[in-house]
Amino acid sequence: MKANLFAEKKTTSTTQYDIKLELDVECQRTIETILTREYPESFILGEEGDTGDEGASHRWVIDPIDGTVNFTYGIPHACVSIALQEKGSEAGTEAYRDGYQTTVAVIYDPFCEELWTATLGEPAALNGIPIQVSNRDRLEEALVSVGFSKNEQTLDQMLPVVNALAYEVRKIRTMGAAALAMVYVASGRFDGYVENNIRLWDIAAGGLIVESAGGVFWRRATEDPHTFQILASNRALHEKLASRCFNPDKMWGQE
Ligand code: LIP
Repeated sequence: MKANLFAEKKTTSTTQYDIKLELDVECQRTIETILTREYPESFILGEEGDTGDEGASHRWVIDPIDGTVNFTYGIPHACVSIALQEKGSEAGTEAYRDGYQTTVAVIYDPFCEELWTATLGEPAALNGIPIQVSNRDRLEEALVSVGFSKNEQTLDQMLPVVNALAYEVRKIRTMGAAALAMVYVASGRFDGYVENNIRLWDIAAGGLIVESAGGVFWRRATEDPHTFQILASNRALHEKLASRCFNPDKMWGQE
């Protein structure tokens, strides 16, 4: 990824609010080759397709390049996100609606050389050093990241969120990489991250890392497969942020 930041990019699809690259596919195939060699019995669910037995007890959830539009435009804010999920009822983290829960998470930003990791039941770490969410409990001191996903419906849902929050928080940030926004919450850089219509591969690893850093990772499945509304927070501000994001009079949806 890093070596290709300024290389010519070959797209596989382009819409008004999204871009897909050949490199997304190439990167996922490289990851798949390693994982299927080392863990032949597991299933791989990735942004660029699925591989293996869907009924497997374990699955890898992969976003080979999270922040693809940034990367396409030569903006060094993107990462690779890989989560291991198990079917079952492991204590410690809430399972997704399909019964899987994340037990291992890795997110790597090659541009800042920052590697976030988490294993269920253990503290999250950045480059091997334990991390924690912030303890800011006043909205006026908060940095909150918002994502707009890929379509007009989500813009219609998220712009009122931005409009309400912008007057109350210190700053709004829209960075274009969900996984990095999640680990920025886990590292105390952001105090919250909210997005609608976000995909499982964008959030699975970051969700465990946020929880393993003391934060809250709220999510609600939508009617589309592997698609969620999410609010990740530092815990101290969760209720204040949730009331502004999920207030049926102002924002999307109902709690
Ligand atoms: C991106 C997410 C971002 C979202 C974009 C896109 P991708 O993932 O990280 O938060 O707003 O629509 O889904 O496509 O770059 O892997």
